[in-house]
Amino acid sequence: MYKRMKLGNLILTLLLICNSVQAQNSNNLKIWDNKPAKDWMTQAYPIGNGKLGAMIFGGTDQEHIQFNESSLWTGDEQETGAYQAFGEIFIDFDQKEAGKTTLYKRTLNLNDAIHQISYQYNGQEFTREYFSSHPDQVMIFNYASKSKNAYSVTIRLKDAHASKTKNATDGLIIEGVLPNGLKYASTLRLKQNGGTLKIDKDSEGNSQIHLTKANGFTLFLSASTDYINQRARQWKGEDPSQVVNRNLKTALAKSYAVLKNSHIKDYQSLFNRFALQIGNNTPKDDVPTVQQIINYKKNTDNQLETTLFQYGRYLLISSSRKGGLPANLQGIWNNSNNPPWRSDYHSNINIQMNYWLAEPTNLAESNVPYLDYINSMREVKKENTQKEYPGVRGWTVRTENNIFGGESFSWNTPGSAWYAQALWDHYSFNQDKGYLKSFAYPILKELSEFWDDHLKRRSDGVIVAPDGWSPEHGPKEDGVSYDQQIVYDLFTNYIEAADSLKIDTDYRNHIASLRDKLLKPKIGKWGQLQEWEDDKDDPNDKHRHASHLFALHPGRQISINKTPELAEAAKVSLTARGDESTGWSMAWKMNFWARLHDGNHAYQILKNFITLVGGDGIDYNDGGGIYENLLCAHPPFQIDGNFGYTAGVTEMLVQSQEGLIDLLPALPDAWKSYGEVRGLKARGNITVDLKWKDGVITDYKLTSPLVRQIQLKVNGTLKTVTVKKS
Ligand code: FUC
Repeated sequence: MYKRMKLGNLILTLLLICNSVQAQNSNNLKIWDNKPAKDWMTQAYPIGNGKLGAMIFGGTDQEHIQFNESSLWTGDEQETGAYQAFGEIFIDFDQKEAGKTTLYKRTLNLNDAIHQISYQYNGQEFTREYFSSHPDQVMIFNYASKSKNAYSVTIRLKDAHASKTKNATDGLIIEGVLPNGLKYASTLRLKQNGGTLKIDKDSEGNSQIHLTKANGFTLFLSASTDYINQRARQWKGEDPSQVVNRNLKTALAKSYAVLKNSHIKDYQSLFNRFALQIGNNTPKDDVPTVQQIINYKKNTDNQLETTLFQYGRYLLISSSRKGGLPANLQGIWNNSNNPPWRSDYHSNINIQMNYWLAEPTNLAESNVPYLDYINSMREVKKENTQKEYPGVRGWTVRTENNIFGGESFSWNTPGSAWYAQALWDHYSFNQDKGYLKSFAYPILKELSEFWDDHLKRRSDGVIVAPDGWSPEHGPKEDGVSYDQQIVYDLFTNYIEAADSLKIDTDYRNHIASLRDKLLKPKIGKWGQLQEWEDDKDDPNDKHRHASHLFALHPGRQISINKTPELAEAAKVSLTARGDESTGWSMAWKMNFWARLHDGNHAYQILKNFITLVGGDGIDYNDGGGIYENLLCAHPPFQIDGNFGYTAGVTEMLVQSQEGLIDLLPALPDAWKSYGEVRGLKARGNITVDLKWKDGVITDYKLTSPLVRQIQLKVNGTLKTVTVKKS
């Protein structure tokens, strides 16, 4: 379907000229600096293929590459443990006078997921390229020069645990076993372009490579563990050394150009599905990213806003790929064996926020690791839940979770019901009945059964969740809004799933009758949406969690269209909580304000989010923002805010949670002049392209594999339109 819009009586001549929405990702989606990184968290640049990740410092005296593999975890089904650092590569360059290095530039290019470095030393030109290939399951670091014999280097590989580095003829190897029995292995292989190779041991007995007078060289890094996401196999998969050797053998047989091309092709098949342009800002190639963030405080900058938006998509593609584990609190990037909050899967906002962007920004495949994770946890979680809540069917979770089902910290009773929203949304966005029937529905049903058994039927006929806790403050008591709203959401999703499949009518009706009797959202004495059943909210409470607003977002129980009084109360509560907070909390607030159709307030928070946070002397009570490398500062680094920011911008552009598609529901004044979106996904498997000018939608196109009529809100008017076949 393609439409030309009327503006009053005026038919815009413009529309006759541009009859399709063509937002292209500019080639300038990049983060860059003119000096190497000194600090891992705030300055190094991340690359990743979902499983293998690295943070690159890019030094010219010494290169430092810290790397990870997503399944290297301590802990087990009982202990939570923590996500671990894997290892580091150091490359010492013989040329050791940084002062003589000129024209240094390091760039993380979001358009092709390649990190490039270039500089000159003694009149010689040096270039490097780094990428983490999903199709080849190796990371590749290429060092080139136009000059002959330009590189004399020592290359070391270091285990983040205690293993010594061994060597093969042209490679370095680490192999080890964690205390929980998890085996891990990594090999670094070298392809040299000229020069001579020597391997010896350093003073600690670790093998190291000396490469002298090479024209260039390429490093291939593979890493793996024996983890598999199957409890039936005691979480034990293939031997990691076998995996590493096989991946390296295949990759080493290919040319650099072939490897690079297949990486780019694979990455762009996902990344290029969505394009966003706001205004016509020209990219600032001459201003390093850190300076762009500083300048932003004086003059907002649409290019930086859209780069940060696309960075969320870059990070999701780089940390969450089909077949792998979901992105944890730091995606896959972690340089500590005792990271903040274990770099785990937190179930009371964080893992959920990581995935809000996946479907609407057209990355459904990257949602799958989260869904698989939920599925893989079921059996252990059922056992753990039985111990806490004897006799119930189904299961739920505590707040901190690992990859073996182990968990700790407070029970987060509605946590699994919140997971269920992602299971339903994957269907809602993609309309795959096979997936719904065989994968999602059984889980939605067993989680509904958990609540069927766990809910308290009070003598007054009202049904409440017992002994809940609004994260992470306040009393433990019955009828906490966070619990009530998430159970309502689960039941709604379950009912719609049963209806879509036309199955289980009796149980569906039973759940519907429970949902009717659930304690519903209440408005308190200062007009606020109550966080607890009793009217005791403190108007000065600035807590980062605003869990009682779940019904507004990501839930769909409260909206300005259907429940205007409750939406107004949510607004009162949100206003009282304030705008500034931790990284993820600000990102959530962008989403809330977008759902309240207040684009200007969402934008105010977006602007606060684009605040430079320093890396040194971190005070955990500091407000959040972003670091020089655009990673979100909780602080410290926590990736949920990056993902939540992208989701928030998406909610400002298109919403589809209420059975209709609403175009530009929360466009801020600052974005009114001009913009284009291509490839945004709405529920119902509908792809939305649109263009606006002076706050008016001038073009739009809705396509779907299934031609049908839908409700569309465009320029304030609700109409019935037919989607075009894609
Ligand atoms: C929740 C939050 C914290 C932090 C942690 C990982 O507990 O309250 O702010 O994000 O998760």
